[in-house]
Amino acid sequence: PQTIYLKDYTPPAYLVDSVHLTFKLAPTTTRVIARIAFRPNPQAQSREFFLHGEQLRLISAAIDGQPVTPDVTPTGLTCAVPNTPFIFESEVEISPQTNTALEGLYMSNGMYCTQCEAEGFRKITYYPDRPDVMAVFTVRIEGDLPVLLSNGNPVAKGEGWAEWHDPWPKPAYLFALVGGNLVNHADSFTTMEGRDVALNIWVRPGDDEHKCAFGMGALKASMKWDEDVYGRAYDLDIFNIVAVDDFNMGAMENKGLNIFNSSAVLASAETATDANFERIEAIIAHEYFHNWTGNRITCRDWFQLCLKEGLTVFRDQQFTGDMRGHAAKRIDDAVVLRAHQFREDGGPLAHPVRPASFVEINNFYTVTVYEKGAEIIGMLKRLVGDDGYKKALDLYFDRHDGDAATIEDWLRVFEDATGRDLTQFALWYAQAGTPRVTVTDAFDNGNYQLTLTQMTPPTPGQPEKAAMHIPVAVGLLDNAGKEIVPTRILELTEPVQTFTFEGLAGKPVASILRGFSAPVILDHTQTNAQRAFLLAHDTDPFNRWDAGRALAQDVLHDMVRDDKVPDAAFFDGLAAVLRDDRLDPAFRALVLGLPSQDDTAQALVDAGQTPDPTAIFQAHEALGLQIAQHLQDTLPRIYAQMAVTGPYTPDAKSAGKRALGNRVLALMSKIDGGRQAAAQYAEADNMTQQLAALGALLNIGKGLDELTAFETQWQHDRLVMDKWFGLQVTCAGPENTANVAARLTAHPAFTMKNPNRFRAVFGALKANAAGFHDPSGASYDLLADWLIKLDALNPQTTARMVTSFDTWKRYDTNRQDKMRAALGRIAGTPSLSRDTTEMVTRILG
Ligand code: BAL
Ligand code: ZN
Repeated sequence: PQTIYLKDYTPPAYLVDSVHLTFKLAPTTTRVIARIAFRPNPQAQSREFFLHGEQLRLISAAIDGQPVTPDVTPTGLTCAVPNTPFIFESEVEISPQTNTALEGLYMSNGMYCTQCEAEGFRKITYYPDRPDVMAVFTVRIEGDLPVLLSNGNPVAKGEGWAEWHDPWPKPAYLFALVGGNLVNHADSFTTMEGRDVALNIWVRPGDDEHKCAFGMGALKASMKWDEDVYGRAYDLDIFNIVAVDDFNMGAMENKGLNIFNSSAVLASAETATDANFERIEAIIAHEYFHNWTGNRITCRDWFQLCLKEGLTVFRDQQFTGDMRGHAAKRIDDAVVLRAHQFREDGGPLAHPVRPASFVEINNFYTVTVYEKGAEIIGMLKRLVGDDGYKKALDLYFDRHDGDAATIEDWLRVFEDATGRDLTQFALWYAQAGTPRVTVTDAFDNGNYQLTLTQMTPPTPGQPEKAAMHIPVAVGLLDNAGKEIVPTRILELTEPVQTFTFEGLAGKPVASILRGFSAPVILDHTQTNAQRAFLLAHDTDPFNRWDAGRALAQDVLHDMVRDDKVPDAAFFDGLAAVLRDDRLDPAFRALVLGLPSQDDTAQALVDAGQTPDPTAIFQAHEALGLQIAQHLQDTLPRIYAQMAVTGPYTPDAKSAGKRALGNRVLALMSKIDGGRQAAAQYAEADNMTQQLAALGALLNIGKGLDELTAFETQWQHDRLVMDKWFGLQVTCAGPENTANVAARLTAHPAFTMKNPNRFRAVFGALKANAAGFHDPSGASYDLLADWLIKLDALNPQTTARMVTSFDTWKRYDTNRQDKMRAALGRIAGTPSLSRDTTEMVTRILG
């Protein structure tokens, strides 16, 4: 397969002014008639006329009305064209019904829908399918279906047809079409500019109609928030969201017609958990925010993906913080970043936030591009301050509205708006790998010296790293726990740098990297007592939580390595937080959560050891039991206090109480034989309580009756059944995990054509670290078998899930050999997709 390089970018040879598309929908013989107005691009370096096109049957083509016979290859067509503006017309035939890759135009349960980002439009018609070609689209859809939707505003409709016009020039990846038997949950919003906007969430008639209200509320809150916080209003007369069952991603920001994985929009108290509600709110906001950061200002090329994704993730994180509390949100984001992005950055798949090359762009919709991309925006904001950030963003929208922009454009607005030189900061986009910042300190004569040393490890293709510009937020406490120096940002730009705090009465306790001010690994050797002190006193909620986290990690590390009995400071610190009624329950729930087994494995790798997932599992189980025993007098009281009365609402306060109550329930189950969990299951009137109780029971080897009852109760609901599939794999004991997963793949409701169902089983297989890495290798083999089958249908999801193997080099030779054999088997599959080939090749290194 061909590698594409950022350095090879050249402007498009031809620009498009307008596109008229006519779709004659039919399951295996859809006709697409395109009429495209081209003009030569004065900035172009070539005059070659090339249109992308894949899996299209060309019926006819014409230029300025004269039939032509283009040269057609499997990837596109070329043709002689005039030197002046001209009209290119084509008619092609495609087969949505047999499109199982879910890219381009496909069918999901009888509904036509599209997914064009990144390069799916070329499976719909011949077109310059690159984001720097922006055009005004007019679309006519003909089909015997009650609802026919496309981007922009509705123009006209009749029996079996509809016409749409999108006045905003857009790249082809934002094109969308939906046709089906759908019903709408309707509402409206008046923008700050006085535009009345019709809002719709479209679903299939039936159960789903009752699950749209929350998503609609989230949409309206997002529209208002973007006006209030960024001054950005919506710009069409209508905003449509459609829920689709078969979808590779969470959702897609097509202009005026967002298409959502049904799991990312549908929710009711009975069927969705608190976590589901929060995720839905965030994804609706994310896709809506793309209207300005992504659609109005898009990316020049796919190397700039982080331009729209990093910024839009940052915006949705701000939004969730405003809706639900910033402390818990920051902790949640750090947990995700460390668990997934640090893992990616430390392994064979490490790549810069703006990659320099790719084979298949779908493989770069990663936690690095998205979440580390968002961290970069957060750091910029910390460096230039809130006012500087606001000025820079206003300038970005003023200067680049309507553009296909680059990271250089983005950084330049910050430089121009604030006068800062961001040359070194720009390395965050180019250099892969997680920087490690090591802390040493000294106190002398009232002066406290903090020395920070930075080092970014080598990553594939980048053996040498330069020093980064890292904002390190620091505060100092005295020995009584009083804050003596409030948070300030230290700008670490050298490999080693010393910062001095003068005039202190005694040696302070430093709270470093407050608010997780940069996506780095902090090496700060502290005693258990110092960590316990910060857990008890730090005024920065993130660092308070993180002190507890580090303490837990050290305890687990010692248990795995030396079978050491946990330090009493750990249990005392935990108990103090748990009993402190002044603390937010959501925060207490987070402190009570142990690091994941994968986190422990990584901590052992960082300490130069080979992790044994079985031993880690046993240490986690043992520690969980000891925590339960130490806290047993307190747990029932807290559990009772956290009861939420009245009808279920997904607000942050109630969700925080349930989160703490359910953490406590999981601990209680370890010592009460599941009595309380069984009672909660029996009484639950919402999915959060029902699922938490079932999980607590399965984790102690009980709950089989409840599992059967759950299936009977929910067999009609796809999204709830995904939970049923996933939970059984997540909670299976290590030796049994592969068997449980294999048994579930034989269940009549298992299908690999639905990415959600496939991910429910195999995403959970990866998440169950000890089960996935059982030394028998049974899970590796099972996953490889299924990925080989899936690749023939859906390369994108296969390539995503093959990353389950990306930590293979961490482990002992037995596990390494078995993982390498599984990867080799996948790599050796005849006709393996470009997507999966690229990922397996990179993982094997
Ligand atoms: N643009 C792909 C889906 C998303 O990030 O919103
Ligand atoms: Zn996005």
